[in-house]
Amino acid sequence: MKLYYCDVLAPRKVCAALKTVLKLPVEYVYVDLGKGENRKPPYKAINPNGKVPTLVDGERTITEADTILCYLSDKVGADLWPSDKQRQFDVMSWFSWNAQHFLRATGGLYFEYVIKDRYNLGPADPAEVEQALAEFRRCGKLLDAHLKERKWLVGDRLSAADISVAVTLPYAAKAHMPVDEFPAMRRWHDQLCAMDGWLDPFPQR
Ligand SMILES: N[C@@H](CCC(=O)N[C@@H](CS)C(=O)NCC(=O)O)C(=O)O
Repeated sequence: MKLYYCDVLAPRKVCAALKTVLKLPVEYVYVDLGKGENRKPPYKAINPNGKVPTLVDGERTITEADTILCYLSDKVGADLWPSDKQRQFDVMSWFSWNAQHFLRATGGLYFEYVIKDRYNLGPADPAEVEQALAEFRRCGKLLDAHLKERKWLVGDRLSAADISVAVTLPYAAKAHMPVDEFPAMRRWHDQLCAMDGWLDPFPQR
């Protein structure tokens, strides 16, 4: 299996799942976004959307990080993608909530403070930051209320939902995310940080 990745957010979900839980032998292929390799024909032949990550498993090509998480979990019979349907629906709800709401906030702050700095794109835009912070706090209340009585997002076990929703939180300090205002979110992310590989998910290059 080949995983086309770069050391940025969406591939981080897959790399973190592989390093913390799945531990599958995967050939990592670095796609240099800074050089635009993801927009060149050889990569677009694999992923026409021109985004990372992409997983190639024999004849099968899978795009979208959340789907790759489920595919790999299913492949080894791990519980990141739960076997029972009710929990699957819950995982899918969190994927969708993250993509449509929480990631807009966390991804916005990550872009303004981490990506702009990394690729010399200028300073953070105060208006974008303000909007992202307001959305972070709105989503943070919901997440914190959900996690107050639970160890993990779905059922009583770690799932792909936790990995997907929490993927930006290792950047919380640099991206000025007010995680400390939400004690249950903080505790939940501390549980992930205690897992080997969560804070250091990318392969050596
Ligand atoms: N929905 C996709 C999003 C993938 C995505 O946006 N990847 C970003 C990196 S986090 C990317 O490839 N950016 C390169 C570009 O837009 O040129 C997924 O979850 O896999």
